[in-house]
Amino acid sequence: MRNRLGMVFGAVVAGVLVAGCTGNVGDSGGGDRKKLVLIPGVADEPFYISMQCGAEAKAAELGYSIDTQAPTKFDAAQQTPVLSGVVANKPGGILIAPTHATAMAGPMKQARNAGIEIIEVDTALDDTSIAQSSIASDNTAGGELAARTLAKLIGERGPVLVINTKAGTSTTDARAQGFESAVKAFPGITALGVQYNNNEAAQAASIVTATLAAHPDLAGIFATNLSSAEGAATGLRNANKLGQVKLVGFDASPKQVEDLKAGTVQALIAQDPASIGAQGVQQAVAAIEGKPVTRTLRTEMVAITQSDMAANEKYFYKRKC
Ligand code: T6T
Repeated sequence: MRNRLGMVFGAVVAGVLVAGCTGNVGDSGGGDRKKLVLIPGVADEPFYISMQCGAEAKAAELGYSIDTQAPTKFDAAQQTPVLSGVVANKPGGILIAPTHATAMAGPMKQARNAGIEIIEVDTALDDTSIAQSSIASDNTAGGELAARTLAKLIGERGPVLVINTKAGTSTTDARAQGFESAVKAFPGITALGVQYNNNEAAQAASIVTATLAAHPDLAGIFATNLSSAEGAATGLRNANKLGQVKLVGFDASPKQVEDLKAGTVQALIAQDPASIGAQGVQQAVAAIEGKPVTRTLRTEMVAITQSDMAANEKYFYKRKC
C-alpha cells in the first residue's frame, strides 16, 4: 500500500511539473491547451462511440473542445500515424486507448515529450510511466465474473473455450487471464484454451465452427469483447447450436443486446464506456490546469441476463450520442 501511495503521489507531482513547463492554459507553443483529442482503438464501434459521448458531454461542461480521430482497424500500425498527426497539432491533452500494450509505447512517449497530457482510456500500456492517468474497468475481475457466470450456466461441467481479440490488448488479455484462473475452481470444467479472432467477428465465427468439429460436446464460450461475442453468436447459429452451447460475452453493443433478447447469448458483461470517457476528460483537464491527477481509476461493470435486461438498459452501448 505504501508503494502504491508513493507511486500515485509521484504521478501527481510529475503531472503538475509538466503542466508548469508547457505554459498557460489556452496557449502552449503554438497549440491550444483548451483542445483535447480522443483516439479510440477503432472507428465506428459502439463501445468507443459511447465513450466519445461521455467525453464530449464532460468536455462541454468544463469549457474544453474535444475532437475524435480513430484508426479504421484496431491495429497499432494504423493507430500510430493517427497519433502522430494529432501530436503535430499540439492539443492540450490526448485521451488514447492504445491498441497494443508495448507497440504504442514509443509513439505515446513522443506525444508526452511534446508536452501533451496523456490519459489512457480503457486499454493501457505495460509501461505505467508514460500516461498520467488510466481509466478502465477492472478487467481481471470481469474475466473472473464471466467464469463464474458461465460455470453456473453449464452446471459446472464440460469443455469451455475463450475467444479473445488480439494478443497484446491489455484489457482483453486481463479478461482471458481472469477467466482462465477463476475457471480452475470448477473441477468439472475443462478449459480448451484461448483462440484469437484479430478483432474480426467473422474469424470468431470460424473459430466456433472449427472448435465444434473437434469438440462436439463444447459446453460454453467466453467471448472477451464485442467482435468475439458477435462472431461467436453467428458461429453457434451456423452450427445450429444456439442455446445448447452457452455463451457469455463482454460488452453490450446493440447487436449483442439483440442476441441476449433472442436467447442467442445467455449473459453480457457490460462496461461503462461513457464514464471512462467522462473521467478521462476530467483527468486531462486536471493535468492541463496543474491540479492533482489520479493515476488509476476503475469504472463499473455489470453482468446482464435476459431476465434483468430492462433494469440495466443504461448500460447498453450507443451507435450515436
Ligand atoms: O471491449 C471493448 C474494450 O474494452 C476492449 O479494450 C476492446 O474491445 C472493445 O472495444 C469492444 O470491441
